[in-house]
Amino acid sequence: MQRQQQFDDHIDEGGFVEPKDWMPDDYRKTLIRQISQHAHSEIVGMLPEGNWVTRAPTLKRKAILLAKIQDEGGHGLYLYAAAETLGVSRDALVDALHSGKAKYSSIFNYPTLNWADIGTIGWLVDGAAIMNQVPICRCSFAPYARAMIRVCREESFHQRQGYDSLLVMMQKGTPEQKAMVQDAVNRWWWPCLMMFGPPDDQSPNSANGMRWGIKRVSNDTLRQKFIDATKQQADVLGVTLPDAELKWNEARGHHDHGPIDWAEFWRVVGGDGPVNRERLAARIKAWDDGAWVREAAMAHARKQVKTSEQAA
Ligand code: FAQ
Repeated sequence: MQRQQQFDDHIDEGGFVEPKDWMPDDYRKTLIRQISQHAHSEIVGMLPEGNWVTRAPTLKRKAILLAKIQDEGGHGLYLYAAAETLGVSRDALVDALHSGKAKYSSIFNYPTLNWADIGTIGWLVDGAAIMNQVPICRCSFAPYARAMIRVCREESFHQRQGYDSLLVMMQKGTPEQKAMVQDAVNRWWWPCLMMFGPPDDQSPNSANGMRWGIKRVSNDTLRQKFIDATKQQADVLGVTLPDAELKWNEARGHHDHGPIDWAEFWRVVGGDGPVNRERLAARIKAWDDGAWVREAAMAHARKQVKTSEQAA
């Protein structure tokens, strides 16, 4: 009871929690859930972009895309490592993803149909990810907060490269290329708004997340900030966001927007989105195909230990 009180006071004072500090079980569970889901999203998020590496239109775009995908892999690794400090094994986390028990971001259950989808993922998906992740740099659990600082810097490059690639298509492209950009934006806009999670009054984890300083800003507030920032970028780009009700509301100081299809969101989160099955199957295949790499790395590590023991 006293420990709980000390923990609550520490959180109220804006303190950080390190892995070896005492923490309530529910705090630990919530963090394992959120951090591991976040890690899974980074790793699964590599797949739709990976589909386009061989079809990038120029060497420059291919090099940028490869670097971005590699960064996402790195983000997954920092996050799995942060989750492991809470006492869960990497194998258990990976099993939960592959068995369908653990979630990953709904956004990665939509297909990438043309090259403009790759720019749009950078602009909108990474843009939404940054908006959500900047407040997590102040998360009360220190290893998660520390990981987010580097992740946000890299995501910021990802967002810019996506926007730049779309800007080139819109300013120098053919009418067909401009139409591809508009088509990609039309398909990704609403799913990106869903990335922030359900509305605040339907978000079961928000109360504890906010109480414990894991979440610093609510789902709806972040979604609104993303809409306000992105509308201006869309105007510069010369694309129309696919929402006839999107307009500036002087009194609120924000854009009003049309209704979000939450039934679609829950369907996708429940496993029945456009490409949920293909994504998970591709992820499991990548894991199985990589078994020899993990075995070789372990054999090498064992050999290193043996050699250093013999030398000692
Ligand atoms: N998709 O009570 P809440 C990226 C679930 S990284 C799927 O509001 P919470 C980088 C939620 O888990 C993108 N499921 O939950 C990249 C919960 O279910 P549960 C990932 C969702 O945790 C870019 C239930 O609904 N970012 O994109 C989603 O308080 C490009 C009720 O929801 C993060 O994970 C969703 N969109 O708030 C990579 C950031 N939304 O677990 C490659 C960290 C909600 O009780 C290419 N996470 N659910 O069974 C968070 O900030 C939070 O976990 C939220 C959800 C805001 C996502």
